[in-house]
Amino acid sequence: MKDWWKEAIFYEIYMPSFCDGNGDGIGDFKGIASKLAYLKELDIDAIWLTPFYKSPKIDNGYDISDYYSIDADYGTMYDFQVFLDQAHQRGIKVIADLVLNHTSSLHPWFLESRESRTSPKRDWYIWKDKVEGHQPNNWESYFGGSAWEYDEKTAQYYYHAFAKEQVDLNWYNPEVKNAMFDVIRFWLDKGIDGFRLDVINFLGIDPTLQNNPYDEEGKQIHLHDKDLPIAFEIVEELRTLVNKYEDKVLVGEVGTEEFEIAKTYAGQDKLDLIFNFNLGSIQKFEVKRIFDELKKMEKENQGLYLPTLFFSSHDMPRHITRLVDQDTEQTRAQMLCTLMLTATGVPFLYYGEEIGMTDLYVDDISEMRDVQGILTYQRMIAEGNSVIEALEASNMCSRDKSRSPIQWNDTVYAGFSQIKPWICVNENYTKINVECQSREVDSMLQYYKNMIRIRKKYKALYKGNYELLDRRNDVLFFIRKYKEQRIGVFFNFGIKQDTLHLESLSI
Ligand SMILES: [Ca+2]
Ligand SMILES: [Ca+2]
Repeated sequence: MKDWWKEAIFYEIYMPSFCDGNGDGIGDFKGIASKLAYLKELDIDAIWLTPFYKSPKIDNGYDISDYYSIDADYGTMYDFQVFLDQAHQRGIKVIADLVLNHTSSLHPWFLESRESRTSPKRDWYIWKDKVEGHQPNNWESYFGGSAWEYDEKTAQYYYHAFAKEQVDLNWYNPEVKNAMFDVIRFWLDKGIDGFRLDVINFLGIDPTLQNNPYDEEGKQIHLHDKDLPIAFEIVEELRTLVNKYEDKVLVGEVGTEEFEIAKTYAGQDKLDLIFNFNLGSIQKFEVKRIFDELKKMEKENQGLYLPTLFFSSHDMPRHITRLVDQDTEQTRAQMLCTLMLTATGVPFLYYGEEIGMTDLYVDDISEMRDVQGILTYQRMIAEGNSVIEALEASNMCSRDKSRSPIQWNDTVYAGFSQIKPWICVNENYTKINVECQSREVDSMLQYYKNMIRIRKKYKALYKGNYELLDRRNDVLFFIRKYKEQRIGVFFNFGIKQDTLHLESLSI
């Protein structure tokens, strides 16, 4: 079906944490393939896989050292192909996460680049001289500290927007572009249904290297190191390339919470979908805020392109922990599920949310896996804080929270693996797991299944436009219309019963 993604429900799988098929404690393709029946029964339409390419995993696979190989932890190219074919046989599409902004510092391109100033690959990365004995400018890495790393061998700095082991490519160099476009063709030829493009707005930096300004709290504003015209140019070229294939989708991760910037990457000649962090990553639950963001997306998109609907991902805390408090636990979580599956947009569910999985906290730094958490811990200790303080700060910013193994059942390691997994299993697995929720009629899992069924039953819920989108105090509501079909969805997020008279609504 053309534009299949417009009606699809996506499901993000964090590769190492879904199912271990060979008993080494790490999720893999064999494991995921064995759970396709579960995903089919849940009735999602497409899977987004986090990076599965060969990687030293400084940043859990977002540091790729070979774009043409499957990382041994996840299996072989054969395992990948078997998984992909089996997913397709069940009518499930698969999109791959692709990191174009940077490679691993162990990628052969970078190894060659750092060899000498005259290396043929030197200009594939961003190398700069010292300026008055210091870094070329004040740019900060998103993982903390300077974005410039000094390399003794050739006495120059290289640029990295994230960890120093994730080296930014020089997208002004056409050879880089051609090499990456070859990668894209390779995976499309294998049958992948599209890509989720990591930090796509980070391609290219301001060549004049102006310093970034700071906000009132002294936090750096990333003004000159992203959203450069070149990023838009590359996105358009990517579109042209992908359009040579049928029915492929491009989803962009645009690293910004400003919807006005993010939306400029979406459109007919650009990306099909972009992640709406303005709604997806809200820090606390607020009906007005949710309504305002929905309204903004409706207004700005003008029916031209669809927003994405999600509240969790591998980069943010799970929304059950973030947005739902004890008192309203089941109800609010179910209402957020309903919102994602009935509002205008394309839902992206995150593995485990369908059973209400909660954040993982580690009680010892040796259990911490996320580079962001580890770097924070080291910095806190270096600054003279106690182990307890450092651990707390590191737990706060760690992305491990949402990356623990999915809880299949109440056996040891939650049925994820036979041995101790690469990351701790959340200790609530005996209560929160797929197996017990499959038996209970009023479980979160059954609620998700029901909502997915309802969404698929009514075209107004996956094809309709808003006839109305409004709010009265804690009650958010909308009516979606497709041809003769009209469906109204009303969310009372308050604690009191409320009455709304349909006649009073302006329709
Ligand atoms: Ca494994
Ligand atoms: Ca970049």
